[in-house]
Amino acid sequence: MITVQYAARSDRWESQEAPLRDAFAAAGLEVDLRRDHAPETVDYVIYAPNGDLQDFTPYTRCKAVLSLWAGVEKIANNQTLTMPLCRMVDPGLTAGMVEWVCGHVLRYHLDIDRSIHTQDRWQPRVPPLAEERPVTVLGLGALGQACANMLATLGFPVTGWSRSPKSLEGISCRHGSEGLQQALRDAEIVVLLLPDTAATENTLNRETLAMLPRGARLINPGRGPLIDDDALLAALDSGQIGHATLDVFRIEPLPADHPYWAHPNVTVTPHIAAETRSITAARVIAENIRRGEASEPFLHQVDRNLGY
Ligand code: NDP
Ligand code: OXD
Repeated sequence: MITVQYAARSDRWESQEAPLRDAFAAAGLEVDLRRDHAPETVDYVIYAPNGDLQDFTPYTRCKAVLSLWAGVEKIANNQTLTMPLCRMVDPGLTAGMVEWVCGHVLRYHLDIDRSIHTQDRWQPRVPPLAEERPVTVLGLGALGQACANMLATLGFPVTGWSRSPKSLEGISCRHGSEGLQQALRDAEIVVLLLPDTAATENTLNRETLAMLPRGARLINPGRGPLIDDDALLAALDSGQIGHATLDVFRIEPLPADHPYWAHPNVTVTPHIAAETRSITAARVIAENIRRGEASEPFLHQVDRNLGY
């Protein structure tokens, strides 16, 4: 019997327990899934950063910690974590992110706000075609690639930026610090899908925001620290950035007195761009436990040195 501790928030247990049990059964795994195993008896921990578990020291025989979240910045530097850490790459979460990103890109591209706010006038203004609107996606991982591919399918000329070099059909790929300027200089819409690491903090700052064409729009479903907030507010006020849609923040919930709430050129969404979906995510967890038991390499293992 494999012992699995569910250490994510207890209010998610209700929606996740049955899908996990089904996925374990479908994978042929005999699992004792509980929330109250003695730590020293646990083979795998299912983790979420908003749960209570912080100290992994008592989990002496644990073979892996399996995160239900894609972003692992709250656990990647945890010194008590000595076992492999796997992040979530879930087809359901990815589909949600693609829908959310494409929806917000199309809001900007089609100037949907103008239609909503000019209901009293007949003032035709035809938007350009997608092929005339360069979009850049910062981060070409599981989520960035899926969004870049869908945006390219819609017709946008898409540039992507990553740490290591990539070659992706239909996407102009740039990498490294020298590639960032090339990725930004023509971008009318920028989507941030980078992880929060020491190397990505303030990727968009005063200097890099100034590389964008005037009036560029930003969409950040990545993490708050990717953007220097003061630099963004200054760029919004000067018109260098035309509008920003922000889903993630350095402090969440976003404090009531934060200037983003009241800024006329900012849309705040409350960290809802994409959520782990119970059924598809349970299959990923089960597959990783199957791999662990078969001594096969885990899927989506975090590189603790890189922090993602
Ligand atoms: P991945 O780890 O699959 O991809 C990360 C991408 O970022 C990779 O392309 C990586 O480059 C690139 N990258 C990392 N560091 C750097 C750097 N220093 N310079 C340039 N590029 C860099 O992550 P996912 O796509 O799965 O997720 C991205 C982020 O989305 C998550 O970390 C999380 O913060 C956020 N997220 C937000 C959600 C929401 O609801 N708002 C939901 C889920 C995730 P390379 O390919 O070379 O390694
Ligand atoms: C995640 C998130 O990282 O929801 O999964 O932000």
